[in-house]
Amino acid sequence: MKKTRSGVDLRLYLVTDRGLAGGRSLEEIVYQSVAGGVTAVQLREKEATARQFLQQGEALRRATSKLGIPFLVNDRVDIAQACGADGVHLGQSDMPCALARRILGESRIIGVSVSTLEEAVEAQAEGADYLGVGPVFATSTKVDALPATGLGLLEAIGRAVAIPLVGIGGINQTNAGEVILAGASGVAVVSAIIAGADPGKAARSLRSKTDAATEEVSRRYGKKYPKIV
Ligand code: TZP
Ligand code: MG
Repeated sequence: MKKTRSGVDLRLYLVTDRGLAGGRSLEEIVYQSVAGGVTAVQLREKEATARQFLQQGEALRRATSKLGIPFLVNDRVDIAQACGADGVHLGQSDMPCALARRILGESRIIGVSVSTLEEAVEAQAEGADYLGVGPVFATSTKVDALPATGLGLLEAIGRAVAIPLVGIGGINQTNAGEVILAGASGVAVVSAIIAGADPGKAARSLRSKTDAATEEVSRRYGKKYPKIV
């Protein structure tokens, strides 16, 4: 499998949710949203069997390869490996990052969900390539979501770790810019892209907000943004 870990752009990171797709295929949503500016895709399946998860993973792997977009799998290191994904995204109750790193090697991307400063520091020490921080705002997409962390946690984690941060949870076109201004290199979005009728248009609108905020960060702090995995 080709080395895919460098140069991964998480500026607008689509996380899938079959329940919000309203019968549309995830491939269709991926094609439309990438045309609108999505830069990375994560397959998140909470109810699928392993076989279904794998088949959907293979389909999205084909689609994202054609589009030249990085593809990650939520929760499952084995499914990520089996469908040739670029990486895996792990939560706090999934396989520990250090073990996933041993299995996947250095060429795969590992992202870890964190909702405290301690978790963030630990994930970086265990070899995570990026952190998903949240839920930044209240969300009804994740059934077991913790209370919203707000933007303060992103700012604190940004000061404590060197790897890129992606905000997640309740992010839409009205608040996406604030997430970037708080120190995230990107935003991970489910419902704001998938739940509407036009994923391409939703992605375009989000990108215009995050791109403007990214420029503002570079202007204010002279930093090179966004950080790339
Ligand atoms: N992890 C933390 S919040 C969340 C996940 C997977 C769901 C985010 O969904 P939405 O619709 O973008 O709020
Ligand atoms: Mg998980």
